[in-house]
Amino acid sequence: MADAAVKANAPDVADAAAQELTDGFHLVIDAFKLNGINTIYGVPGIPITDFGRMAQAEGIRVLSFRHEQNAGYAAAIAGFLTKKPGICLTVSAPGFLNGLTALAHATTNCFPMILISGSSEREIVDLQQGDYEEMDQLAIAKPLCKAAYRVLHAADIGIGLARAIRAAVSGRPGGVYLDLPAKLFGQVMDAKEGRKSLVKVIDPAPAQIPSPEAVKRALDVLKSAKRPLIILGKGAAYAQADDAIRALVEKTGIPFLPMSMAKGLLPDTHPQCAGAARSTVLKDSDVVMLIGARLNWLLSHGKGKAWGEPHSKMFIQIDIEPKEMDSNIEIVAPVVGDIGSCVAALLQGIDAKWPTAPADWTSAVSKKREENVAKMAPRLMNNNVPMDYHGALGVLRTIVKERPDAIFVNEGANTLDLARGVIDMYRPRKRLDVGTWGVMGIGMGYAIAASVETGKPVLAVEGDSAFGFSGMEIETICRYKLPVCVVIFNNDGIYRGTDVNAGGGPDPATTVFVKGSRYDKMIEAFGGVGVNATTPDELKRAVNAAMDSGKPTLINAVIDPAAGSESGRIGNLNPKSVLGKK
Ligand code: ADP
Ligand code: TPW
Ligand code: MG
Repeated sequence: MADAAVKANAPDVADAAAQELTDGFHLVIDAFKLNGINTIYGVPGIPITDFGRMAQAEGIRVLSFRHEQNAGYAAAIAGFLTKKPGICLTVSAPGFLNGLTALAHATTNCFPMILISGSSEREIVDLQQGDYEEMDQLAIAKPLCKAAYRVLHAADIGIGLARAIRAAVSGRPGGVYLDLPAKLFGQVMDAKEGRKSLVKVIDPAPAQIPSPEAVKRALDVLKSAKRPLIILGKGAAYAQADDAIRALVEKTGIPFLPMSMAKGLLPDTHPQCAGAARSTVLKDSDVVMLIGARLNWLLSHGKGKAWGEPHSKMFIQIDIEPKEMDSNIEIVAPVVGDIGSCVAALLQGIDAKWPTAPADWTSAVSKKREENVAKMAPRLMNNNVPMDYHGALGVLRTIVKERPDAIFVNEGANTLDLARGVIDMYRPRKRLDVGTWGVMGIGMGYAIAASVETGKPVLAVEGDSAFGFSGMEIETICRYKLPVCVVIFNNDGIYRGTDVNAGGGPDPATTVFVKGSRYDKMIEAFGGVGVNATTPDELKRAVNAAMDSGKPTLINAVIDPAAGSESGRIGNLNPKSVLGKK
């Protein structure tokens, strides 16, 4: 309290006895509570250790992680699941940087999140005089998030948090950085003035109503379609306009294709679901309506062979971000607004006379889908030992069908791509995965937040490499006794476990791990249940037992090291030397 800022703010010592005081710690906590923020994900340390303690004492749930990146991913997915900004709290410089990957990830995936980091003394940082954990965090965060703010005075805490909340959730959601210097926490001010300074954010994500012209244009294009397709993206899942979206799909009779995290918005088993006829609908459709999905690499930018080019398709796009329109190809009917309002407006124009999608098209799509499902079915029932991906996924597919309320977290390469195709989802926002970047490391952070935010059981299916990025958080899962079952598809490595060192030296190849690792033993160190599963039947029994008991469980599912393919389904993105292999 010796610094100038505190002196300027602190009342006279004589008055202090008679006066009720508050400080930066309490004001941040009060501002959180006022805005319904009741969960924090983070790692403690200078200068936020006491803040975490006090927040916990005040009834906020503070989940303490082993690494900030995982806390950050937890906050990001909490934002996706709740439409409120997920909060990640870190220490200065290294803790801040560890959280930054997740902040950038939240921004890229359009998830609302606030990374709050303590920071060192402004005066010393700015003169680069070598403070403890010195770093100009605000400047570094700026290019990686939607907005970045710093609060220097206790009286501005209310405004600072209000700005951060609004920036995170309004318009296209994303990550926000909030810098809280160490000195701020101890700043004292009059409690009444403090209370007055707090802001309860009213209507943080205001409805954005589309223009009637845009709606009419979209309806006209849709009506003209002979082979229409609706693509649902994770923006549609985020919007929580589930009933309206279902009504739009069912009233028009148009086949729909869910992007990965939109699976389950309508069940994958819905008669109009074109998930199992993906190539056909992308190639043969003539009008495509995108709802909360970007035409990025995941949709081949709307161009090329996958889309049956040369084509004369027309695209309708519903998105809250006007700049998204025409980002990759021409959008003939942009509908800018929030998905709830846009879909409601479209529905007003879809009356009983609306021509449902032409039967020759819908039956062609159904036929393709049934053929593909039938082709896959026997592979999912195989009992090979060691297990291949399909044998193991066949079992998990049934378990998810029987437990549609569980949340399914998924990362890896083959483990991701094959699970996405095989495992049907039945409810909205139940599938959480690597998202727009295809990033490894989201697994345990997502599993923890999914369980904490929804109270539902979690099944996390992880490649052995993918798991390694956040594996230490199984201690966190055990510590908080979360109903999380982690299944590791252990094929001894990245993509496959069979690579050899082309140089012939003693080092193993770059993509392989210790053969026959027993990941199940890791969780036993923390009191969780570990199971080694070598057959589909053992896997089935272990997962069901875990889901029934709700006990933290880690199952090491032994997968044939030769079963996977390089980069899973996206091997085409992998550059190869024209000079050939050595
Ligand atoms: P996917 O990877 O599933 O295709 P993307 O992340 O590429 O999905 O796209 C999500 C899109 O949804 C983003 O362009 C984002 O602006 C948009 N979006 C997010 N929330 C809303 C909302 N409430 N209303 C409208 N659009 C939204
Ligand atoms: C942060 C590159 C993509 S997929 C993958 C890596 C390392 C692991 C694949 O092996 P896994 O799955 O998980 O065992 P499987 O079933 O195919 O064997 N660093 C980051 N993100 C990415 N995407 C990578 C590296 C990568
Ligand atoms: Mg692997």
